[in-house]
Amino acid sequence: MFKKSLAIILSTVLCFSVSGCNFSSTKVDDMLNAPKPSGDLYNIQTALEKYVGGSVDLRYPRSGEYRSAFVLQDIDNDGIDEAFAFYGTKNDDNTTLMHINMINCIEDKWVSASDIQMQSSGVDCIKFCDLDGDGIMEVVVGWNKYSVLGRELTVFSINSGKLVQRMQVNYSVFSLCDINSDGVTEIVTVYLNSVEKSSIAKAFVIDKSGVLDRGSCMLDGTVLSYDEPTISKLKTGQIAIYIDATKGAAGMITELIYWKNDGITNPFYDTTTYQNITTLRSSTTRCTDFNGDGILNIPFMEALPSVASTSDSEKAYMTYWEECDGTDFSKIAVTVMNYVDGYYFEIPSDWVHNFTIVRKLDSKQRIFYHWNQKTLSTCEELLRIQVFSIIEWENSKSNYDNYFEVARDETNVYVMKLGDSSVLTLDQQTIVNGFHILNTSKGETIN
Ligand SMILES: [Ca+2]
Ligand SMILES: [Ca+2]
Ligand SMILES: [Ca+2]
Ligand SMILES: [Ca+2]
Repeated sequence: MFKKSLAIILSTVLCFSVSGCNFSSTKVDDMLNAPKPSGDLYNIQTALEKYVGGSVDLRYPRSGEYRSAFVLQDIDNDGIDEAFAFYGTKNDDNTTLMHINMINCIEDKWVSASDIQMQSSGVDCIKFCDLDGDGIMEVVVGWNKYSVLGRELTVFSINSGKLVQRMQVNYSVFSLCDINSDGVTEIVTVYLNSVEKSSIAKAFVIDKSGVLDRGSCMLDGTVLSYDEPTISKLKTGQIAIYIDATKGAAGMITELIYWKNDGITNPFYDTTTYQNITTLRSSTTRCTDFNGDGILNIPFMEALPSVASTSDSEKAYMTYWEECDGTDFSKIAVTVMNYVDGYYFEIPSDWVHNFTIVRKLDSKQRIFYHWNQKTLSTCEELLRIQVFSIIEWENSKSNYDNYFEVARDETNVYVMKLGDSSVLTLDQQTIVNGFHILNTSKGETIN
């Protein structure tokens, strides 16, 4: 149930052949860790060294699907992969110049066909997509720059066997998606200018005549960094891009970009404060497809009531998982998330605003209490949830009267004990159904 809708698939099946150009994989991970490439990869590297005229300072993309120094992709769909390599050379002032080199297989021999030099300190990512509809994929490369102000995205087409640059634009993160559902893929960039504290999303398309502007919208410019954008949908089914962004001590926001009228829009940009207040939360909880329906859900946090002396860092939160139709939100679920111990509990509707929890971090225990809104104090205990290692539980469970096991994984046992409250009571099965182990490797730190 709790899973990212669009996980990046990094696993790759490698298929090494001993000679010729019948390399059948399109991605090769961890090439730099290999002591010596064999087969096609050896021949590709040899072709590149021949072009460079000596040993080559190979670089590889730091993010995205393709992470190797040699990226293989059949961009013209003729059954034979083209190889793309990144390497660095030194400028006169000893700074690094980056190169992308295309190595083609012609009559069973790998030969460098094209080389483009960039003012860049390294490669962020490479993606392939036919953007101008001619049946041949464009090569989209994100370059890191020496400047702190973002990166540079370049789009190359292949013309007469050579890489030809089609566009160049600053970006912090970008997506390739058909955001207006017209059958043509847009390039959607987000560029954060952290000096001017402004951030702008722009959409472009490329056709035979060149680059066409498809509009822009402002985002919150006070963020520190962006997560990779996730292409998902609004509640209406319309395609939308979700981008979680860190705001430092203030927490986190989710930016949402979708097509409206004749351009892209961000519904959360407040034109008074120039910020995204709507989705601001005081934790690092990311948006996720909470109910697995292909529509990303945005978390909203609400502090649980506590006695007045509780400091901010000790506060416990309730998380509302919401879906957005572009304007309004609707609630999917209310939970207490425990990312540290790896589970969440769905809050029954009549508990909302009538309960609080006390956290016992050392014993990995959460105690749910009925909260009296008149006296602003905790009343009877409703439930406790505790996590043990399997060994710990097997050795000590005789000491835990009335506790029962609700779930276990390879290392832990999750147990519960129902409270003695006479209000807000639920049967054991309903309580158990609300408990879920978190299936996520993300390191969120809320409690
Ligand atoms: Ca090909
Ligand atoms: Ca094309
Ligand atoms: Ca489109
Ligand atoms: Ca969903």
